[in-house]
Amino acid sequence: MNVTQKILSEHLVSGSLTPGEEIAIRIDQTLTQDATGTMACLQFESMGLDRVKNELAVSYVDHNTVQVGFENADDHRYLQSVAARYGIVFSRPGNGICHQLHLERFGVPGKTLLGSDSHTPTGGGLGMLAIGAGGLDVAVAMAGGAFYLTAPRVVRITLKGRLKPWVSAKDIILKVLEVFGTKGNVGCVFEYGGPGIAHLDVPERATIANMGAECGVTTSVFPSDDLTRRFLEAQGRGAAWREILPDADAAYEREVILNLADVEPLAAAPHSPGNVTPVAKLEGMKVDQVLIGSCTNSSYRDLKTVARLLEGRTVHPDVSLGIAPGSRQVLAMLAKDKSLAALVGAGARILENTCGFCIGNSMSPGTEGVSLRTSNRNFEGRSGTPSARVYLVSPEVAAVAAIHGRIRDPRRTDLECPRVSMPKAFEIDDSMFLRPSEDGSGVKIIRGPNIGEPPKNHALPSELAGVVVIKVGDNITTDHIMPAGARLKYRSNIPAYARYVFEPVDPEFAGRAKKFQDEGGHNFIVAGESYGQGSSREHAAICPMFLGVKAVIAKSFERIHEANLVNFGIIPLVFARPADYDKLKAGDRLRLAGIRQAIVEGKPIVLRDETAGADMPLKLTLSQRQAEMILAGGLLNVMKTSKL
Ligand code: MIC
Ligand code: SF4
Repeated sequence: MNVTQKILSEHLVSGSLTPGEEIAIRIDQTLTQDATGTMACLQFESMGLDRVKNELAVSYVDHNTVQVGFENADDHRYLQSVAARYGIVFSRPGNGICHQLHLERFGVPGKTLLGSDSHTPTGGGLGMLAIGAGGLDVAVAMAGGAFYLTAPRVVRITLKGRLKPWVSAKDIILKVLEVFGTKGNVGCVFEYGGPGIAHLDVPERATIANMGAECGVTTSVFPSDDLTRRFLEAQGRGAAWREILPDADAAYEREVILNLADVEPLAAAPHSPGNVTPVAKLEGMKVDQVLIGSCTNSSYRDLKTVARLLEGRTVHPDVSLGIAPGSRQVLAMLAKDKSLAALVGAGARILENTCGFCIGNSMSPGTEGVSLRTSNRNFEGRSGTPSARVYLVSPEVAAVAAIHGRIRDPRRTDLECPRVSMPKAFEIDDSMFLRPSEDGSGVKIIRGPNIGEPPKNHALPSELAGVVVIKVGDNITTDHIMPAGARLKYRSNIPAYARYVFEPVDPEFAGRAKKFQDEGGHNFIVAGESYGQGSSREHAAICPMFLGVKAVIAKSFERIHEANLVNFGIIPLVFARPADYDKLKAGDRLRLAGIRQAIVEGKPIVLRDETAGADMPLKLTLSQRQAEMILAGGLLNVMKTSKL
């Protein structure tokens, strides 16, 4: 067996590991963050349990920490009280980014981790099977329920050789993105192996596993080996280590070999992480902003490397440089070894150790600004400035650009390449994790006015009839559907947040959808390839549901978003003839006659385009469990009538 199969089979609750089949697995650990966590906690509360039932549940506050207005602070208070009430570890705002912290303090090789954030696979760097999902799926896991997924196709990525100076883990994952792209990898796990991994410490592996999310895979995983043991020992958690290696005859669906010595400094150009190009080709481009941090590149190794480069130098006068450490541990260690002084001395703006700029809630670049970032997503407008051009790069490339004011291939500069290795012991201070007491029954949950109820949906009617409220193209991300940034503070208040559905694409969408809904129609969305890329935010399903969207008809869907649609009773339909996509337009009247019966009986589904007077065959692939959810109008409705 390979590593993926080993961990899956130890956790298998139902199904078999035949790729493509639906399986259910037991979840050991869960993580939530504040932007998705309030909904997850509201949903958990609605299940009526006294205590979380999984081994470890951690609630992090790292996304909405800007606190303009009362909303974010109210959310934090709510989350803290829910954690104390139900037995969840609470990570206070300022403690750090969920994925970095989980890796440092809680991750355990061989365990399963389900997180309400798409970068949960960061834990794969530690030999965990760590998967991102919608908040409702995580709430179910906290309640002791299984997680359902498609048994993956396991792709082995064999790393050979050794990285050359100035090339680092970020370049490896950008290379992987160049090879695999951001779509077409649904249902795969990337499993890393080969002699090259012996030169990659856990934080570097975590960078690679983290950004596998941009390929759309279920997760990425590294074996748990001697370097994993060393990392855990350095975190004072050596006892959590166990070895997990693939068997010598382990089978994979496919193998891709990457010689690390051939990898060069790379960048993802606007506006997709899959738009990979050599840094050498961008040489000389003027840079306005450099931001270093995010769950991809904010480890001690990364920031110390940056500090070594900036030490004794001053940031270029045309560049605004911001640095957000991944955790208090990283920040404390930078302070202790004087790296922080070097960064401050160079003129860096030290940002809070949170998601911050990465989610676009601060540090937006100026008009048409070029921003170099070490984060993982450069979708159009995500930075908060629609006209900005964001390039994703390694910390090394970012720091060199901050010095020169232009993109430079670091290999062509006269700078010396710093070599920073993982420390033997990390600074440990868990005082910002609040552990729940044994009995939380007396804890009062604090709800500010921004905390709403999760909205309810109705069972699927016998037929759906309405209009195409919007037609969008390929690669629509959840940032297009449900913008974050300045709108983030409405995450706990669906009626308020729903006003911004599709805001970056069509600000009139919400008003139009509401009008059709009030007239008694059912709303349809028509989309191209890879609909719902990016974030796990289930708001991209809940808010459209709130506005009467009953079905999305697309050429293809991304995994987490498709699961979220089903969880909230929206039907994810696929064009059986992709060319039919071209025939539909916004405003067309559509009818799915007998849709309920067709789902019950597993019959073919035909869409009637009443405007054109044409029929279109559609595909719907649902397991029995998913069909029940669609018929009931979502998972919460199913749970009311059945046990977990
Ligand atoms: C992201 O990077 O897009 C986020 C913000 O972390 C999201 C979660 C969210 O929308 O709250 C994710 O990756 O799932
Ligand atoms: Fe936070 Fe950015 Fe990581 Fe998402 S990708 S968890 S916003 S740091």
